[in-house]
Amino acid sequence: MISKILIANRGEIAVRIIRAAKELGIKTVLTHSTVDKDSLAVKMADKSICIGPAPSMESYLFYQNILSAAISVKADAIHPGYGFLAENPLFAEACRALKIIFIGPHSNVIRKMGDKAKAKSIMEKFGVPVVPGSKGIISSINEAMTVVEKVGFPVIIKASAGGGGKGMRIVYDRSKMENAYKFASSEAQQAFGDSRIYIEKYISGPKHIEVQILGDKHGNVIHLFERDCSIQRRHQKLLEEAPCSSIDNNTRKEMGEIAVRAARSVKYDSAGTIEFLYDIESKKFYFMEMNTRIQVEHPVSEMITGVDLIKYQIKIANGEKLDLKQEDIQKRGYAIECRINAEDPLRDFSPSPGEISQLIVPGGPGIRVDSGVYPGYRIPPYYDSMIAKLIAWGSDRREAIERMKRALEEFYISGLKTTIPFHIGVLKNRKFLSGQYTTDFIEKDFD
Ligand code: MV4
Repeated sequence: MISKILIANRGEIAVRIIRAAKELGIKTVLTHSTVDKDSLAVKMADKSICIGPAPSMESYLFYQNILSAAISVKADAIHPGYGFLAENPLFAEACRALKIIFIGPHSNVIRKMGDKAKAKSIMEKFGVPVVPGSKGIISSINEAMTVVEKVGFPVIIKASAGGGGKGMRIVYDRSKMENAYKFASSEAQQAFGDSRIYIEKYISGPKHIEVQILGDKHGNVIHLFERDCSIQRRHQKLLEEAPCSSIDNNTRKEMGEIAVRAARSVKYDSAGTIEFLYDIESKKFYFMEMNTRIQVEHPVSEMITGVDLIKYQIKIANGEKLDLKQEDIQKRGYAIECRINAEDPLRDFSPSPGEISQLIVPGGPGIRVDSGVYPGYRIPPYYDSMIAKLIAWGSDRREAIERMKRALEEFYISGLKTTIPFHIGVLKNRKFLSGQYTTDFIEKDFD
């Protein structure tokens, strides 16, 4: 039985995990860096342990200290949140060796899905649609050319160790191929210490749609519908919504079933996400990657299904059987999440750290705020710039949008620049309102 969780993360997700643990009657211990000593999560956790300075040692990534802390407080489990240690199979294995429950999937799955070319091959073998391209890793320019001959230009070269957009290169014609191939592999080597690349047909102007799934250690897998995550800038998502308003119910059903099949094929045993590229014209969707962690945007799925994903993640890690069947998961209404970052949207989203001198947090019907800040809190410059997630639920998409607009206007954060004005702009944009926006929305449809 899990009775004490060590939380190896910071900010709003640490707060979110503390809340779930409290409701389950589980004690929490938070590890934190010196610059996070005044954080909201530190105040809320039952206990906190400082594990080192922020910038030089990358405290949260230096996992020996986290494991030592877990042993010394006798924690039964570690929740890694997202980022940091969530998708490091070595960390999950180290936890197991110490008989500490890693709150996430088995390390084997983390490793398999972390290798993006391998993940694609596994999915293809199990009948999950994938983007046409190379069968696994490409190891010479000749091999690359053979793939291009088969699928035609444009193609995209991706790092197998990458994901989330890092180390990708789009190629439009033959003459650029050799250079792009060399560039992509050396970039992958630099960024990930792994030069392996694979090639796919480039789908232009797709939607990024992802399906939330839950699997347990007894072979049960369900999906919790999809999220549209197409509003992003430089591979940073800014706004997400659930469900996707521009797919029909047949496509939705098929995508959900395929996502369940994908998760089953690797015996997935936690909360996870299957990412798809969706082509609006052909209505076809293709498996892209699987994320083996809880994601920033999980609240929109919680809001339309009423399922507390973090609680289930903990219960599953504890070995409990999923007490939900697919038929129990009904979607109700629409939810939108806006990421409120300490960034200046008028200055190319440059970071705007500093002290929050005054803070008025929105509320009222259908509004949820997941945040790690309070008035007088100083945003440290060392970590990512997200300071709050504002989530609005409505019985239809129109109501969710109107509530979000009203809540963004209620939100008052003084002392620094935030992405609030950007979001108000998005919510008034015609393309956004149509629901037909794609991943090139910010570049093409928004000013
Ligand atoms: C693609 C693609 C088009 N065709 N793959 C970006 C993140 C990484 N997970 C994969 N990405 C893409 N892969 C093929 N074959 C377009 C993107 C892409 C993208 C995907 C989702 C959300 C935003 C994006 C922005 C630019 C490119």
